[in-house]
Amino acid sequence: MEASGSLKFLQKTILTSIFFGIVGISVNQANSSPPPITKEEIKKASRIYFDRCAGCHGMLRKGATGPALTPENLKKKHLNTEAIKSFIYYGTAGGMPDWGKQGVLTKEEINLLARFLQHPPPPPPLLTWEQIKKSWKVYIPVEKRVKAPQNKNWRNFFGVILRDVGKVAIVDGTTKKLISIVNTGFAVHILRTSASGRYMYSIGRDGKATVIDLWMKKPDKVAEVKVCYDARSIDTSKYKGYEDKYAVVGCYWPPAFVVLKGDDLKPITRHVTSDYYYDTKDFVREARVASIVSSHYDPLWVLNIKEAGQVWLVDYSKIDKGSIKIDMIDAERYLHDGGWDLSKRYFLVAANMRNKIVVIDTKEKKLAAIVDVGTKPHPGRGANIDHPKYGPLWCTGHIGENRIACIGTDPEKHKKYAWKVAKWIKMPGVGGGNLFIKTHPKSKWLLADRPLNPDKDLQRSIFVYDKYTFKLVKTLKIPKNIPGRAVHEEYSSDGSEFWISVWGKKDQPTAILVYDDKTLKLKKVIKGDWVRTPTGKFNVTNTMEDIY
Ligand code: DHE
Repeated sequence: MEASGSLKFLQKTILTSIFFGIVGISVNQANSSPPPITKEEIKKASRIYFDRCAGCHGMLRKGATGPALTPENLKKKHLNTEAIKSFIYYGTAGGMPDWGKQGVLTKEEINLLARFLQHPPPPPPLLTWEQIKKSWKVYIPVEKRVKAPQNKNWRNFFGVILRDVGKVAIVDGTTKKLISIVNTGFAVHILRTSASGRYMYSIGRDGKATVIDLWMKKPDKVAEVKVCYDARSIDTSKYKGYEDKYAVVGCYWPPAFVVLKGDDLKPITRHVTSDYYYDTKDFVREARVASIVSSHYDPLWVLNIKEAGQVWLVDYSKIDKGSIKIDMIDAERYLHDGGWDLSKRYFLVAANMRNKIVVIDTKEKKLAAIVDVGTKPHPGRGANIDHPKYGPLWCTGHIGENRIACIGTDPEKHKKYAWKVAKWIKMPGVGGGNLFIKTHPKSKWLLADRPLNPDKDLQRSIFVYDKYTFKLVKTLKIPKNIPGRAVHEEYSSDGSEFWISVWGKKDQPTAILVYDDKTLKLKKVIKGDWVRTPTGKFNVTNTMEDIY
């Protein structure tokens, strides 16, 4: 949620007044004492806040991707119940979703949230190690698992997140047939694979990690554990000698990272990430773990400590001996998502409230650069291009504006372009709303979605750019009869096709669109009653080898 200029704000308040049938609300009438709310209502509002708001504004409401929502901050900005309702209903151009307009939250829920936010946040619970251990379940012990892959196409399987139904679909990328549906828990966020590709891991917003064995005839979960109340990231040990050995979960709440045994998720250790802001040196309790990547060249995880603005390089080689070494690198706030450059030496991550991309040199274990980009960069894992003029480029889109920034990543042979935006790509239409971009080494294209743009037409489009000339080649549109927004692109393992999710509401099935990469023609619409709220898709080979 973002405070905008007073005119925009007034327009919104008037619009809200019309929507809620309320007349005569004035900005200056911000409440001096918070509006009444019952204990029951606080319970209900806490749940809604957790599901829809905590990701951006924080459990303690101190702000991160979105501004602080403490009662003091709202008062300081003269935001009363009606004004808050307006923000929640209409969203903002800065990237806050229009929860009311989209029909995700009802008028009553918005009213409840607006009142709730004017009261101090209830203290979020902590999770004991004992509770974590108790939640650990092994469905198929390692020694009882199959000894060889039961499907010949398994390296081209796609894990598809069915977000709002708490499931992951495993689809054969070669035949496009649904292989299995796995119950994984609440609002799965991402999937990652082990170094061998055999195991696929999911992490849910409820902090539950699940491991799926892709070698089974019908892949299913073989173990699960709940390591936090809220989480967004998981990765595995990919360095030689440690393949499939560990998994690591990045928690939003309680702020921590938790190391698990790779094949059965047995909890091994946990480290709190509450820390000091890298710049002010003030304590920040809610310093959450955002993205994680795993090095292919060292026994190293790169953890991004969102609020603190620090990148932690965690050496996992001595975990068995009860020791963990962490290099903490001061970077920028607030760290969110990112990915490897083409060489996989440099890791690039968005500091989304400061409009920067942070570059970490994982070989030298130091900050390599901080690059100015556009408003609210959101790379996903980014897109890597080997360009004849600029050399290797890593690109990011933006939530807050309609440009893609491609940064040079070769400080040796292409020094002139290194660690600066070598090429800006303008996207059509007004506003940003891009969440994910993607390419594949075998493809000529750079793909970009716009699901957060307020324009319905842009929400349903995928923009295809020539990755060498940077020209817009085609705009792909979701077929009219399929409701929802186009989100997240993923390639097949040979790069010959790419898949797009149509993200709708959970009460109505949508589809996954499969495009031929050469002709850009829609070659298959994957449909079925099971295709509900598909979001991220993860091809086994591309995820295992970090190809994007
Ligand atoms: Fe994500 C990646 C956090 C909203 C779909 N998202 C990530 C990562 C983080 C993150 C930290 C990087 C993980 C990694 O690489 O280790 N996402 C958050 C939020 O905090 C936020 C803004 C709000 C929230 O409450 O969760 C948020 N994300 C969304 C969505 O609304 C999306 C579109 C649908 C959903 O699941 O809610 C969404 N996020 C994704 C996907 C990825 C992701 C598909 C992985 C991209 C990839 O290609 O790897």
